[in-house]
This record gives sequence, structure tokens and C-alpha cells, in this order.
Amino acid sequence: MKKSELQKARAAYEPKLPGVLKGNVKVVSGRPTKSVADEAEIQKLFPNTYGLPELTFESSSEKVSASKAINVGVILSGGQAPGGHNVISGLFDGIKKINEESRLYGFLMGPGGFVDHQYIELTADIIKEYRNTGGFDIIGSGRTKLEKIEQFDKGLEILKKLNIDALVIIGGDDSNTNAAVLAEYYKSINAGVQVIGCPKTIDGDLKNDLIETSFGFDTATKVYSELIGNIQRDCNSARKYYHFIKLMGRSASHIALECALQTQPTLCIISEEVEAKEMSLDDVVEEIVNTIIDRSKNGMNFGTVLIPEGLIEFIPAVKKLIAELNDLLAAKASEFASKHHGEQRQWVLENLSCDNAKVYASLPEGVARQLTLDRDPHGNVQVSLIETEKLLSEMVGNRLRVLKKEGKYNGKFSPQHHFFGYEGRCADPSNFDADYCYSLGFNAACLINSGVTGYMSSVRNLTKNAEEWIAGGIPVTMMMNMEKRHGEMKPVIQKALVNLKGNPFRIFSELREKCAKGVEFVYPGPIQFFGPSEVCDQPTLTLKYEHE
Ligand code: FBP
Repeated sequence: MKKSELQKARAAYEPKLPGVLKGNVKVVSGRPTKSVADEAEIQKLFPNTYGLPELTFESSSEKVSASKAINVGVILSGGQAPGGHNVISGLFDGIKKINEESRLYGFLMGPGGFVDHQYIELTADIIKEYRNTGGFDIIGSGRTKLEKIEQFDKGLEILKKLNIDALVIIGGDDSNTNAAVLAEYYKSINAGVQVIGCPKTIDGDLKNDLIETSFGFDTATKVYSELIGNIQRDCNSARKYYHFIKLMGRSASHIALECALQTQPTLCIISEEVEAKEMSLDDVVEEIVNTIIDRSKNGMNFGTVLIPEGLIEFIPAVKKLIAELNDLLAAKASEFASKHHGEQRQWVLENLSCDNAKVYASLPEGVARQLTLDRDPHGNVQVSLIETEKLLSEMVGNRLRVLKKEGKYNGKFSPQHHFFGYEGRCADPSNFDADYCYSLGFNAACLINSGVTGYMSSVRNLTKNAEEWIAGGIPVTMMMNMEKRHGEMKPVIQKALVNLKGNPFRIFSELREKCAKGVEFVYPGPIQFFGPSEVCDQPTLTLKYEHE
């Protein structure tokens, strides 16, 4: 593989590890845990892995006897996130430190490779090529949902054939939910295979007190913020466009909020606030329109509007509609599929309750259609496919035309549209993600060596110097509750949405009045890998403010 000079320099970067993981460790058990909600149901579904204690690693001065070699399998699951290769490098170095004879196998293209027995052995030479690089291409990723006993049994055949002692699943909330189900199943049949999860997702919605952030969020939001900053400078230079920028992130608005904190745009919609204020789509449009009119009075016919990709799901009326559509499409999937494209809208209207049919009928054709398209394998509406940025700018344009006719607006409105998501998912990891990911992988090796299963690798105290980071494991069942998926109640990891009482949102809401009126955008510039620590090693503002 030909490498650029930056890649060569970056390959030599040595990720930082928590001080405690550098020497010998002992595991300290905390109190038994409970699920975040629906305790009785979760306990019943996870009789062997429910209630396990939180674990923390501490330095040990005791002389440790030589550990046996361990064979580990690893899977990258779901959307790409910067730093995945470093999780694998850390895991590799961790198991080699335990015993030089340990081996690491990578299952290809996600959980599907595990079920279909597609794998490679990850040797030192392969790992070397991928240290500190972005992407998941070392073994590929996929969205196959691991949920059936037949898949678990099929996977177990290859684990046994390769003498694999533990499987590490690097994924988001849905993939870690699957990891927990797999851990429970293997424990229940005494399969002798441990399952450990690692918190991955650019969306930032897999977090709690003990998982402070998912990896990839830091780099992805820095990449998007650089791009938004560039657009804002362009905007401030030409002074003629409104840029409607949709940002990835699924349901939660963490990415939009972090980018807003970093770039201070004219407006940023936060879906969780829209829901809390019970706003309709027209209310959201009105808010944008009012800002545009105010700015036009000062001759400012330009600005930036950030839109979280999940917005549409949080408009209360649309949320109710989606819930009914999910049930309807799960119950009558084949009837719906048998209809021609042109007949499907009418069929949906006839099968919905009266209120939801009205909301459905009011949506533009394209959006209405997206809401009925296939869910992803985990049952989520594929919000990244809904062009909310175009929908909103069209509605804003229509409203401004009416107001112009009525003599209430005299500005110019020229919109531009952007969707930032894929641009950031495979970026080279920032120093923070490079260090955090390497530590998560190395820590996963320590958890495997402690013999546990059904745990997620946890590295925290992340706003401090890496030396002071705390390492350990949290039982995955502790993060679970029951939710409806594909029309049935299922145990799933609870998604973390933006906390409207938290510091990041509070600080954003204090800033936004000034942002709506002015042009004092912030231009964060590109991620820096080499240079002063205050430039290169800063975590996200979300993490910083959450821990103030
Ligand atoms: P994960 O939840 O798997 O981490 O995926 C993150 C994400 O990038 C979302 O922000 C986005 O909605 C989705 O993946 C897009 O999915 P796909 O890669 O299948 O287009």
C-alpha cells in the first residue's frame, strides 16, 4: 500500500494508554448492577449474565504467574467510526502482552462473516499497516443482526475450530445488545466462549455514567465542524446563501449539538427540544423563517442552519405515525410488498388510524415514502435517507414567498444543501480517538484475561490526561430496557438522547440568540495530529461540558 508522508508519520504515533494498564493489573469488583429499566423482564431474559458487578482494574505489585495463550475473534459491526483499527491494534497488543502465543482472528464484513465462517488471522504485519488509520477496511463491517440461535450455533462451530476463547464485538447500541444476547446464550450452554463489547458509533448515543462516550464521535464531529466552519467562511465572504446542513447521528442530536458548540452557526435545530416543546414541522419552519426575516432587516441574507438527521422522528405527530407504521408494516409486510409502488401510499392511508392518516397525507411524497421503506436490520427507520435539509428549505422558501407578497419580508433567499455523514466516518482518528480506541481494545484483552463475559470495555475519566483514565468493564445488561422492535417488545441498550438539562445544551442555548443575529461564526479548522497539546489533544466540547 503506497503511503502519503502524513500517513507514514501517523503510523509511528504511539497511542497513550491509561497508566493503570501499563503494568500488572488486578480486577476489583464493585456492587451488583441492575438494568436501567424493566428489571424483572431483563433479569428473566438474562438469567446467567444479569446483575453482574461493575469491574475496575487497579495496578498490582503482586508477581503474576505466566498466563496461557488466548485466541480471540473480533467483529466490526454497523457504521464505520474513526478509530476501529486502533481498537483492534490495542486488542492485539493486549493479548500478545498476556502471552506471545495468543492469536487474533478477524471475521470479515461484520457479524455475517462470523456466521458464514469468513475470517483471516490478524498478524503483526497486517496490524502494522492499519495502526492509527481511519476506516474499518482491515476486516470490513456489516449490519447482519445476530439474533437467532442457529446463527449463534453456526458461529460456535468456527470458534471451536479455531480454539477461540473470546469474541470481541465492536459496535453501537444494537450490536452490543446482540453481544449481550450471545454472551447469555454461550454461558447458558457452557460453550466456554466469552463475549466482550466495545462502544463504537459516531452518533454519540451509546453513553452513560460509565461509558462516557462512544469512539468515533470525537473525530467525526471535528471533521464536520471543519467543513461547517469552511462553509461559514464562504458564507461570510459571499454573503448570498443560506446553507441547510443535515448531520448524521440517527435519532439523537449529539452530533448537531457538538458541531453547533464548535462552530456557532446561525441556527441549529435540536430534535429532543422540538419534541419537548411539542413543535410541529410548521413550528420549526416558522422559527427558521423568523430568524431569516430578522437578519434580512440588517441586510444579512445568508447564514447556516444545522439539522440533525433524526429530526423528523421527533416531531410528536410524526413520531406517533412512525410507531403505527412500524406495527402496520411488521404485521402486514407481504400485503404491503404486493402493492405496486404507486398504490402503496393509498394502501398505507387506508390502513392507518384517522389521525395518523392525516399526518401521513400532509407529508411531501418523498418523505412519506421514506417512512415506509425497509427498516435497517435492527428495526430503525433509515433517517439518513430522508432529505430533511431539502424539505425544510423548501418549506421555508414557500413561507417566505407568501410573506413577501404580503409585504412582510423584503430579503433574498437562496438556499444550498449539504449532508455530512460519510465524510467523517472513516477519517484518520484524532489523537483522542486514537488513544481512546487503543485503550478500549487493550482493556478488552484485560477483561478477557479476567475470565468475564457479557461486559463492555469501559475507559473513563476521559477529560483528564490519559495517564489518569480509569479502565474496567460494565455488564451490558445494566444498560438495557425493553423497547418495541419490528412490532415486538425486545431487550435493547437504552439510547442516550441529548439531555435538555445538561451543560452542553444549556451552554448552546445561552449562545444561540447571539448566533442568530450575528456573523461571529467560529472556524475550527482541520484536526491537528502534531503540535501543542491544547491544539491536538482536546476532547469534544460535549465531553468537556458534561464533566465540568
Ligand atoms: P451505527 O449506529 O451503526 O454506528 O451507524 C451510524 C450511522 O452513521 C448513522 O449516523 C447513520 O444514520 C447510519 O449509520 C447510516 O447507515 P449506513 O451506513 O447503512 O448508510
